[in-house]
Amino acid sequence: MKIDLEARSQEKFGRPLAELDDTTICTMLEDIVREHAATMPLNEGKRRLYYLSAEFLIGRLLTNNLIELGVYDDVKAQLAAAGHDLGAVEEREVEPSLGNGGLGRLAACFLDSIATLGLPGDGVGLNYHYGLFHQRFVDLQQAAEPDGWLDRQDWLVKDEKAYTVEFGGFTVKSRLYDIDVLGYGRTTKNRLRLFDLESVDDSLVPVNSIDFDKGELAKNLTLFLYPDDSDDAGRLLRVYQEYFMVSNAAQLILDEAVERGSNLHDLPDYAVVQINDTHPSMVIPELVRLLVDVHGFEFDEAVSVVRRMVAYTNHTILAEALEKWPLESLKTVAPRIAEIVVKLDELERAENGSNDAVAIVRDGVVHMAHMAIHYGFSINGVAALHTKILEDTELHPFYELYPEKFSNKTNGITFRRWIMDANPALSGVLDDVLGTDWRTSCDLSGLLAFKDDDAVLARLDDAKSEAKAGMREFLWETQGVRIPEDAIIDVQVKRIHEYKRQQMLALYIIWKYLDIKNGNIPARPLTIIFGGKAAPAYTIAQDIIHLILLLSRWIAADPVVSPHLQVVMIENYNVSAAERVIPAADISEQISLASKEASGTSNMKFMLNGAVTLCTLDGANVEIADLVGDENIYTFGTSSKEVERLYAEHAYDAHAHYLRPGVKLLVDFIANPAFLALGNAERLHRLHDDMAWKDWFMALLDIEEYIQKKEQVLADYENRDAWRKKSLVNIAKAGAFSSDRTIRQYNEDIWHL
Ligand code: Z15
Repeated sequence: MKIDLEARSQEKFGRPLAELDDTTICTMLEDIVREHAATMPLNEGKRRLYYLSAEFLIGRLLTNNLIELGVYDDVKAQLAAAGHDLGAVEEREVEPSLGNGGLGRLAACFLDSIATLGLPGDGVGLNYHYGLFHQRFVDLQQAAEPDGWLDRQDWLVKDEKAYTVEFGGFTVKSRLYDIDVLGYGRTTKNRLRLFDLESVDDSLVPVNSIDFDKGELAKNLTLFLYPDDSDDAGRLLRVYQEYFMVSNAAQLILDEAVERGSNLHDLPDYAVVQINDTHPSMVIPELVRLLVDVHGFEFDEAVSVVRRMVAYTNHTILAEALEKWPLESLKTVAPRIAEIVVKLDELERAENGSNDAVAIVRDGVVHMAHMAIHYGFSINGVAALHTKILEDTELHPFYELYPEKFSNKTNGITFRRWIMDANPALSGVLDDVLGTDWRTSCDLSGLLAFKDDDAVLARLDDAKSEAKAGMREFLWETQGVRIPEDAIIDVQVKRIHEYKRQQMLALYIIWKYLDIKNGNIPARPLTIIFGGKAAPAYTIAQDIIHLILLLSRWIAADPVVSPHLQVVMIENYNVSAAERVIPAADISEQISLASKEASGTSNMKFMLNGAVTLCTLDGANVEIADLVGDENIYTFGTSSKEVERLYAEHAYDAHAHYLRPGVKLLVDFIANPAFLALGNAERLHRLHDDMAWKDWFMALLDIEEYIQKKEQVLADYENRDAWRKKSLVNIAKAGAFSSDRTIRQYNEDIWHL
């Protein structure tokens, strides 16, 4: 692809490139990429993958697409010659935030890898008019503002496909929009296909709890993304959204299969559907419905076709995230789907001897995951430990029924975005040391040979400094905070959730604050950076944000402590912020209660960018620890087995742990009189009491070992030479977590494209 920006500028605006502003240049570049992508052919293949997901957290696309097309450096140079900075231009793009967190970002990384491997596979989801809310901090608390991204976006292309979706009592017309998905160095493409209503009433402000009447509902199905992560809002509107998504998806799948020559009886030869968590699981009864009601299949044959084409990924063991809909809700939303679900339940009971433990419908409640496991041909977890827990405990009765359906697919991250795009300094060093093959192979193991090479270690260190400088600039410009140049950067960025235990890091901060007050002055400044949004309805998570913001302000105002300890909570943490912060980190905080984080994916991004992990043996941390070896990671905390035992036997006594003197001091600090005066007393009391009496995710069980480990990490950081080696080993081993690897495994074991 050849780009001549000067010519384009003259042609479009009758002005030289030098005179355009950054926003105009940004749109111009987006137009160029979009127009070029439109001419690229689709990846072909008889069998096509449909990756169904309620969320695709794609982030900004311009830089990514310029890299995929191999024109990034050229564009940068042309802009520089005209006095422009591509970095500043990139900042003008609005980020499509069509996801909450890990699950949505995983889907985006997967699309990138599917396209890069040249596999025929599209993402299918919803075109939310308001993405995840924009987070602001007001009075040391989270405020949520609508994120109306649509009127400023430049990537969506209207597709000619449009369908009708019938709900109980009303019918809507849909409209499909596509975003082209390019692969690295590829001349063919895939698409992200986002369904929308033909017309949406944007005048309504998105809120989480509108009791729409049917008329309003029909106009607002795609108005907003539910702001819940690893949690289930349990709202009727969500069921409407899900059915709208899967009905459109199912119609699209049948349509395209027929276009490619299917007679529908052979549909599994033409299409495979991966359902990302249970949110799209109603695609199962919907496909059955279409085959029976529209295409005249017998029920049994329809079921047998669907059984061979749907696969399910489980992303959590948290009970509150496993969708269970009242059958009455399904009857209201889509009566025919409710009917089919009941038939699927009866069929399953007949086949498996009516075991309530694995039933689809039980006490008037539909268990979506159960339906996906019975009627899908594959179920996978997202990290080795997570899959083991599914097989051994959470889904054990299903594992006994269908051991052959179960497999593990450890998550991965796309190297295009998370190193090539986010960390050009480190990428450049790797090019010089290893050659550029790693950019396609994602194999960085060659780096191990340089473990004792001073020059290479120094260059990696320089790259880290450059990334830190970029982050400091970003935090200054967007958050108005200054970070000491020599500070250790310690980062926990992810959704705010009790099981992820941001509150435990807050307790460490309190401990460190008191320790410095006691005269123990650290060798160098420590900057602890948080970022993350909390679901607006999740009260304790809001309280945790409040505590962090309060600590941040309190410490900044303390002349004794502030030169040594700094707490930063990034406002509106999103994909773009992640790209600035992760490359700069020294320490990666992955401190969830063992067994609760299915995989985690930021852990992989930090490792790839040379951070050393401080973690519990949870999710994919276990695999990171196995790869890098004991001397290159810091692990602590109660094991997942022991945690499971404590829950099973109701044996965790939070209050007993609270009463230990060293612990009580820290927890009580949350509600000290100065804090109560400065902050929101209700929030602080609630958080204090929750930790002192409930502590459902056992922060007080692990806090002392955590403090010890952290102090050891900080001491070890001072042995600069040893630390650089740890960092190098982490980068060298990160190839295992390329999402290209993950997607190859999905394809070899499940999709067979
Ligand atoms: C979500 O982001 C995840 C799981 C869920 O069930 C929902 Cl609803 C949202 C996350 C997991 O918490 C995280 O551990 C995992 O890495 C990610 O999905 C991708 O698999």
